[in-house]
Amino acid sequence: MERQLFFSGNEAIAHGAVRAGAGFACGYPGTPSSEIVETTARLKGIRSQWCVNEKVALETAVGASLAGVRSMVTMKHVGLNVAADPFMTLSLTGVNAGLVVVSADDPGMHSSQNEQDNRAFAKFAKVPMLEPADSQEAYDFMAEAFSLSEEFDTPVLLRTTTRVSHGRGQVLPRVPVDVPRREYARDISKYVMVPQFARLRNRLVLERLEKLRRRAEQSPLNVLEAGTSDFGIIASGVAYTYAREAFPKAWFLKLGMSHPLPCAKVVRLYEQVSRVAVVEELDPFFEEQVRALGLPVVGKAAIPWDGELDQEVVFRALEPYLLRKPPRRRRPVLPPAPRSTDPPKPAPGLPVRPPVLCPGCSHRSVFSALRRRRLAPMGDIGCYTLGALPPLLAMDSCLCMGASIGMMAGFNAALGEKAAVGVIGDSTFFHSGVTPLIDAVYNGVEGMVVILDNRTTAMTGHQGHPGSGLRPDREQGPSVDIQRLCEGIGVRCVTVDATDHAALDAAVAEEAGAPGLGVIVALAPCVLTSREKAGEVVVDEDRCNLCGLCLDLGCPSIAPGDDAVSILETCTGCGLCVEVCRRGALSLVEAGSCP
Ligand SMILES: Cc1ncc(C[n+]2csc(CCOP(=O)(O)OP(=O)(O)O)c2C)c(N)n1
Repeated sequence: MERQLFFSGNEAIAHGAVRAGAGFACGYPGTPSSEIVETTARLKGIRSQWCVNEKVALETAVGASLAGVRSMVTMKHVGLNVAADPFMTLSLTGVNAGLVVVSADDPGMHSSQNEQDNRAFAKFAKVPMLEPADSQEAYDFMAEAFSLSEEFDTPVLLRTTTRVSHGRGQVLPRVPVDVPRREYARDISKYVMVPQFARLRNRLVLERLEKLRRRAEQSPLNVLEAGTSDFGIIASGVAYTYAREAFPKAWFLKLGMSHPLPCAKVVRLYEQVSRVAVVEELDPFFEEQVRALGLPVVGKAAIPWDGELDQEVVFRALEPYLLRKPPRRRRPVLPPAPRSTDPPKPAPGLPVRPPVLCPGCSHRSVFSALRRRRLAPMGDIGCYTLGALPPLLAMDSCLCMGASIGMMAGFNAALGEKAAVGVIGDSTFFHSGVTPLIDAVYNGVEGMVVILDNRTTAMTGHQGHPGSGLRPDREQGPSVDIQRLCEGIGVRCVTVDATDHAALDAAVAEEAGAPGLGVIVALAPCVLTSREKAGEVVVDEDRCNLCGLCLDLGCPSIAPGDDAVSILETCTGCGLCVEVCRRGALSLVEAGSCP
């Protein structure tokens, strides 16, 4: 006889993840989700960690997925609000190795501050959603979730509710899935979500949604179950179990892959029966979509919107409706495939002006130093995101504000080495970089973080932040010292003058080779707030052979000429081009000594 296990839904998810080849699991505790990571932590072959919050947990899991390891992140429903910023953009970037986001919802608020229906998040982010109804499905669906994630290049939302997560049932174990680690390949148009790439990825998301809809039509997880009555019921998750017990003779459309809705299967149910009801806890998620097809349906007119259902509630609510005279049939109207707008075209006659870092921007020196090391730079949002674009190509990812450090941590934790570096601006660090740094300390992650401290929120117009202490009325308040803050949480930290290129380079080299976790604060005020010229760069045309090393810095003040580069008037004299020139063709005449 085959060995049977007896698992709660959460235990089944954990075992199912390991069986599906997941090598990384993280999350933030919250009922009814907590036992998933507690269980993976007891299993072999998977690294498990608690993160400081759900946003950091998701970003960490993204880092592990990028490193090529199948990853799972778990949270309670309200946790997805906290993780919504990375979640929404992750839909655009997609994944490397499969990534499953488990949201455990709590209808009836057994231990929650609200009972939001997180199925809405699947629609909101345009990602596929799976809803197991019992422990066996919770176990089996994990393998399907990971393979959907990789096949469609998308995170997959696996949504449970308290009864599925905490209910226990028999589970038949299956043969483990053998998944080799995926190689990481830098791909800035996929992982760096600046507008020009995000617009392209958005079109792919719409195409993916249509492909997923077709998959949902064929998926064995969406089953049309024949009955002997003349009415049918559409349901998913534990609501299906209640409805099955309440109406054993009904036809059923049981949805295991519940987003996108398999509309043709819905229509097929209507062809078999004269009346259809939707049984769902909380919001009329399926009901509204069925109505949008132009089909009559009984749902929330009879069934409560709030709290948990049970077979008794479902039976009492639906009995009078299902025994009424059949409503008049209407022809269904299937939804059209999503269309996208054409990509914007530049106005004719106008020169194309791609965004660039300003001349003299200190972020450029950091990227120049990082480029020399074999590290994957996990980036963030700010002016410095431009460092991802040619010719610098010095940042591999940009997901959302504060994602860099968590992604770096997940990447390094999954590989067990210091393979990635986090690059983050000062304002972004205060926004949401402190928590993942605390997280990296707690989880003993090896890594390096460079904080680009230009003393301002440059990208959005030089607003103040806790580091500068400057308030909107230009009053000076107290300022928070980044180095002391880092040291206070137990991180090795040095502050380096970012205009001192040699010192910066040395600090990066030292930190890259050091064990453990370290932070470099690259400090230099934004050039737009301190417009003084440090000097003039002079070109020796006889020595310049147009090798391109200085042009590779992407500085708009350096222009290629016929025989040599020329320096434009906008040059601030930062001297980085002088540093990189190997032929001594560029020299800096300091401001004081200018004629
Ligand atoms: C959640 C969120 N809030 C606000 C923004 C707008 N925003 C983008 S980058 C940024 C801060 C950039 O400042 P900093 O990190 O100091 O980098 P800098 O531009 O100065 O180089 C802000 C506020 C955003 N993209 N996402």
